[in-house]
Formats: sequence, C-alpha cells, structure tokens
Amino acid sequence: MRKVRFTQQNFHEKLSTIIEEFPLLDDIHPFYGDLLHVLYNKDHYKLALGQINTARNIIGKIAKDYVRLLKYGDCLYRCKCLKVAALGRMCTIVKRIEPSLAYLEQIRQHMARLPSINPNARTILICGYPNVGKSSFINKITRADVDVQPYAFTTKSLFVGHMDYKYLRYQVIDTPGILDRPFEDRNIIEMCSITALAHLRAAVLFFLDISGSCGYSIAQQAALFHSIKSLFMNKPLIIVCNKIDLQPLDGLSDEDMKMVTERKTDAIKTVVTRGGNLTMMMFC
Ligand SMILES: Nc1nc2c(ncn2[C@@H]2O[C@H](COP(=O)(O)OP(=O)(O)OP(=O)(O)O)[C@@H](O)[C@H]2O)c(=O)[nH]1
Ligand SMILES: [Mg+2]
Repeated sequence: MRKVRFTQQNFHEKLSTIIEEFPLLDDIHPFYGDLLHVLYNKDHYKLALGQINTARNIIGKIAKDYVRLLKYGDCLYRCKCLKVAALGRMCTIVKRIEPSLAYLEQIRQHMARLPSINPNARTILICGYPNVGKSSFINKITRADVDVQPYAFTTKSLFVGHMDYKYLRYQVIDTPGILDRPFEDRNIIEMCSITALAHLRAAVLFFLDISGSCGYSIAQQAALFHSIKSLFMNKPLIIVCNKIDLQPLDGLSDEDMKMVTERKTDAIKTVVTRGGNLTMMMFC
C-alpha cells in the first residue's frame, strides 16, 4: 500500500508543478496572453494542460481503488499482483500524455527565450515596413545587438533594449516588419508586432524609408500606416524618415513629399535620421 501511495504522490507532485508553473493565460497581462496565443495557439495550450490535469486525477483514483483492494488482500502473492497492476496502470496513464508533455516542454523552452518586456514600463516601440532600418536604430540608441541585414524580415521576433535619457529609463522595443495586407494574411512574425502595438502603452516611432532602398515605395509604407493607424490611438506617435543620406528630404517628388507630410496631422512630430544617427532634425 505504501508503494502505491508513494508512486501516486510522486506523480501528483510532478504533474501539479507543471500545471501550476505554466502561466494561466487569463491571469497574465493581455500583451503576454495574446503573444502566447499568436505564438502557440491558446486552445492547444489549454488542452495540453487540461490533459495533464485529467491524468493527475485518474492516477489519484487508481491509487485509491488499489489501496482499498490491497487492504483486503488475502495473501502476499495476491497483494504483489495488485501492486504491480496499480503501478502499471499509473505508468500507462503517464505514457498516454507523452505528446502533451513534449508539446509543453517545447513551449517552455521557447517562452524562456522571449524577451522580458515590462508592459508597465516607459516604452518606445519601433515599427514600420520590413528593411527600413528599425534594428539599426535600436542598436544605435541602446546596447541591444539585433541582427541587421539588407533584406526583409531579418528580425523575426520582438527585441528589447534599454536607454537612459534625462535621468529616465526607457524600454525600447524593436518589432519585426509589417507588410500592408489584410489582417488574416499576416504571418506569426508580423502578428508579434501587431500584438505589441495593440497592448503596450508606448510612444510609437513609425519608420519610413524615404529612399525606397528597402524595396517598398513611400506609397506602400503610407498605406500600411493607414491600415494600422487605429493601433496608434492614444499613443504619442513620431514619424521617422530614415535613410536621408540616400535620399534627402527636399529631393523627394511632390507626391511623395505630400504623403510624408500628410502623416504630420497624425503624429506629434516628424523627424529624419541617417544611419540610425540620433542627430534627428525636426522638420515639423
Ligand atoms: N543608407 C542607409 N542605410 C540604412 C540606414 N538605416 C539602415 N540602413 C540599412 O538598411 C538595411 C536594413 O536595416 P535593418 O536595421 O535590418 O532594417 P529593419 O527595419 O530592422 O529590417 P527587418 O528586421 O527586416 O524588418 C541594412 O542594410 C542597413 O544597413 C540609413 O539611415 N541609411
Ligand atoms: Mg530588424
């Protein structure tokens, strides 16, 4: 009886630790809740945890039943058989939840690598089309070391860096590029950025590559601005015109200039940068 109870307690402790230590999606900050949903799908996650909970209960029931039978066991041989059967059934239950355990382990490892973003800290969020120079900028102003490459979707997840300015600490978040396309077509990488924009109370820097060397025209970038404008609501917004070394602002065609300056009405400021250099020149 002691062996059966001991095994049940062991399984109970181990499985309870797993259930308790995985965050409950409804209890955590909506930013993390949504991010986990985007990355792993809420339903799969809940289902896996639910299966572990069920296994824990079944093991408890098996132990209770067999301990009762053992109490009335009439000979040692019979008791031994009952013990073997009890342990065997418990092991079968655990073997059955193996795929759920493997899935949760995968999520655990991935979660551990997520950046530690504090949703309540003073935050600057860098967003825009792919390849416009967002990561170059965060690398300049913080000690973050985000990969910079001359092609789109170099950044595939959120990155965080910190900087101090006038004795205040700022959390700076670099997001993957977003393409202007319908919401349903967006991939997981883009949805990370959308989640950050939707949930974090942050000052938003919207990057525009005015030289077009990113492979997208100013018109395309302006269209993206319009389609995600609702996510900027109630947030300080700054339009950053980047890569002015390749294309000075005054050299822009009238049409493009109009598109850049139109954004002014939405933004509190428009600034220009070169090579992520912080000597920003304000032109509005
Ligand atoms: N000439 C010039 N090139 C720049 C400037 N800023 C960034 N670049 C270049 O633009 C390319 C893309 O830069 P990234 O910082 O990786 O752009 P990103 O927006 O983070 O791109 P994704 O992560 O793919 O969304 C790199 O080759 C940079 O060297 C700039 O001010 N001037
Ligand atoms: Mg990047």
